Amino acid sequence: MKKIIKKLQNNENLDSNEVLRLYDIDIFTLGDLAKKIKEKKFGRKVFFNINRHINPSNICKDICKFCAFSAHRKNPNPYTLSIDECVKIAKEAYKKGAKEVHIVSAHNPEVGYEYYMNIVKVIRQELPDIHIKAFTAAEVNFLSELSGKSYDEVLDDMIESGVDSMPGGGAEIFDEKIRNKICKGKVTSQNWLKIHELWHKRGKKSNATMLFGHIENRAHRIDHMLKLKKLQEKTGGFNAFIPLVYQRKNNYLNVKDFLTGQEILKTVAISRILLNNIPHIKAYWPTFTLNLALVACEYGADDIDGTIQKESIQSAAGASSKSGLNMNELIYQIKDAGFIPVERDSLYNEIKVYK
Ligand code: V47
Repeated sequence: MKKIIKKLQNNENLDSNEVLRLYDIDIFTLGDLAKKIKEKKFGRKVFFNINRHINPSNICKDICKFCAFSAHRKNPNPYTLSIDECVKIAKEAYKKGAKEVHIVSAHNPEVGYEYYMNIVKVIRQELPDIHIKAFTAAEVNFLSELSGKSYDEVLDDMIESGVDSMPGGGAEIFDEKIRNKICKGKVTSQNWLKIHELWHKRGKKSNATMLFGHIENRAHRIDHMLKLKKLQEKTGGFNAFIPLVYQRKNNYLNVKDFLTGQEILKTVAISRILLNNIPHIKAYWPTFTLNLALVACEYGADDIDGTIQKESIQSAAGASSKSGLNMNELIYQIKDAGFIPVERDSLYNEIKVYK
């Protein structure tokens, strides 16, 4: 173990066996190593943004076992927002200061390909300055299947409609055996990575998530991170890695044991250590809780996402993020935890530093 720690302190690469032993290092040593990397990049800064999530529909052709958002027996409230409703939400959010709309929908075959593109087109027409972060690689795969268009064509349509960047959802866990058990039929891990590669080739940025704390093990998480690291070496297009803590209510996965705070923090620290080529590690507060997200900022994370205003995916599964967070509260909490709150835009340009 001492040899691994020494290598990390000297910024040397670990071999594949050593990488698998990272979780065996104690939490304080891991935290210290990760914190040094974070502080070298960003000092005591913690980033947030003022954003609005829009989830246009919860009707889904896929049946991911971890999902409590899509309309099914445990959540029998199907809805589909009209394009006008989506635009109204975006306009109201913009008036309240949102600089980004984060649009993620279920995979609804009833509304058609144009519905998805038109949501973006009309928001872009009405709000030329807002950053539109839209459609996960899982949605791109679904839209490609729905329309018969190639991934390239779907991505070009997204850009033409006004999408600025892609969110990191749909990655879940890349191991195909686990994927088969938790989200069979959804985009494969290979195609998830391919779609992001094609997006990056267009000079565009995206994020990458990892859903953990369900039926995967530590080796699956490491494998997931290493696959992202490899693609990042090729494209440099990922802005942030976002480890999403699995929320266990109202879904069909039936996981009894919730992750300990220690395991979550170790995972954050390991991601900061391994993914030294991805600029930001986001401790997404809805799945961490705000308290643990701020502790995670001592373990390598530098971003906690934003005000969100309305959150439907994780809150359906038990997270307490349904109505988002007030900006002043967010700033107060970041400061009270001993950090410097920095409002950022969607591409991590600093907008305001709250000293
Ligand atoms: O891919 C679904 C996850 C993701 C559960 O790019 C769950 O900035 C926990 O991608 N427990 C969608 N997570 C959300 C997403 C995202 C969120 C925040 C920021 C960004 C970004 C992207 O939500 C899905 C899935 O992995 N999810 N169900 C659950 N029970």
